Amino acid sequence: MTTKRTTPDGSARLIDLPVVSDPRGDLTFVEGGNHVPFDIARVYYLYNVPVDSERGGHAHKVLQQVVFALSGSFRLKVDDGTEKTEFWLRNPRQGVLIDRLIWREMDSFSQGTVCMVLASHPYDEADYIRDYNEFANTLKRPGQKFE
Ligand code: T46
Repeated sequence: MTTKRTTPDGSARLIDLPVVSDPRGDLTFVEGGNHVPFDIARVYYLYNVPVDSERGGHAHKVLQQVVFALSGSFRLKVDDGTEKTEFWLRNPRQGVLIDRLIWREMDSFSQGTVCMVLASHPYDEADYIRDYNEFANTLKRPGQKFE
């Protein structure tokens, strides 16, 4: 397991958002199609997360997402079927862009963490691959088309 800014092929990578700072505090903004490479169709957030909680444990067929720790910190582990990479999220102006067909797991939440996720599509349970063997088999069929 390695800690880097990106996976070798860029399928999961840190992105830095702008920050505007003045004596009143810091302001960070994000624009779909600019700071993130897709139009933002959905925003959701995780909070009241027990520190020993483990979330994720799935991949998506077409969904792209950017994951942020707005407050607190946690570990995000990604797996492209070949390489495993871990990111530590603790800076609200820094998110991890996760491409389609990447297995992800989240753990080591600090007390009071708020995780915000920007997503390229509305929620669709049919887009989830929640079984690791199915994920691995899907990667063996690279030409497979998902709607
Ligand atoms: C991901 C990680 C980072 C909805 O009804 N609407 C939604 O937009 C979402 C995200 C979830 N749900 C329902 C589906 C489940 O019944 O909420 C329940 C919990 O979802 P899940 O177990 O998938 O939550 P996490 O934290 O394991 O995963 C979530 C996202 O689902 C996933 O896309 O990448 O956060």
